[in-house]
Amino acid sequence: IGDCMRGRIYPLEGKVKLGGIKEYTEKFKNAHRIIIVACGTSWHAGLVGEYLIEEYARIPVEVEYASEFRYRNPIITENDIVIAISQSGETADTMAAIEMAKAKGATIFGICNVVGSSIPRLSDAGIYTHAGPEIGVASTKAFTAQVTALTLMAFYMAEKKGTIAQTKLIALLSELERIPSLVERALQSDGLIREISEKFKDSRNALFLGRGSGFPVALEGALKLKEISYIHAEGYPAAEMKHGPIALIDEQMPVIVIATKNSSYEKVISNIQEVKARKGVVIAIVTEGDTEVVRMADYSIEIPSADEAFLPLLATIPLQLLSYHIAVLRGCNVDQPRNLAKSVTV
Ligand code: F1P
Repeated sequence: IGDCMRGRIYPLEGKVKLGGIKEYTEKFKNAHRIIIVACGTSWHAGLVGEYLIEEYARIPVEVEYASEFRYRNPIITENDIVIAISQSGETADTMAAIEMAKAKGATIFGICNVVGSSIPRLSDAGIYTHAGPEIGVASTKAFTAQVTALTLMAFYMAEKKGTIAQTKLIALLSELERIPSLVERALQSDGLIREISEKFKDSRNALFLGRGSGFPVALEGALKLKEISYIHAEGYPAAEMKHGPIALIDEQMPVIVIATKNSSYEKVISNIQEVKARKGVVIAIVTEGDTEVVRMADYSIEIPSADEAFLPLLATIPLQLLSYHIAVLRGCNVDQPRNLAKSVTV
């Protein structure tokens, strides 16, 4: 990713080259709008990208399901940049979406994992995430790699547009270097998460709540649980709960809440109170050292403290582990979930 950000060209089997963001700096700086198209987990990464790019670079972002976008008649201009995110680089809906956007004059930027796949070939420039092969069908490390790429892009664009103070940028970049060790620390909750999974392996439903960039993380947590354990799960913005899903909450309903110490902390606490008042069972993802949420929640899983920009990278880890352990305890094949294809090419 670092090389891509510096604009290094990646030769693809000697046939196609994918330039990095550097050559497209002016395009990004002057873009009227960024449209992110993707499917499934990659779409959730796109939503994280929306929060980060709008927050730091102040460029308007829309995130569209490629499978829907391709069949409507969206307004796209030459001043738009379409970012296509895909682990496999072969998803038919995402390919069709970018072909349509390209025909309308947009610049296409791919974020893909598989080197030499079709989407990079259709793109004007892009980033390879180099996460290594996804052994299982459900995306896991590809998601965190996509989020890392989008985080770096948001910082890069912010710097070029002058929408971030140099001191803040330097602080973020030095914290970014600590992320691998913070991820290691987050992984240490594995044993605890397995114990929690024992209690919920027979659940029929689950609700995932988050605010800000914790919301796409909640969506991804719910999708992982659905994909590999076949438990019905919904992800919601925590504040949206009172507009409907609250009706589902009872003592049978595990509610997984991203309740880390960031700008939404106080509001999330009141969401947890609403769940507890209806006898819901709360599994909270909290910042190390938290006591307030820990006191209210039935179960708490700690992640290390970091700037809010890195919340999606760290909060995703316990949710992936939770789905994994629940699926294994239910006897599901986590690598090859039923009905799910590694790349959906039709
Ligand atoms: C998109 C996706 C994956 C999902 C499954 C089906 O793939 O929805 O997120 O886990 O493999 O396809 P991609 O475009 O990111 O390769």
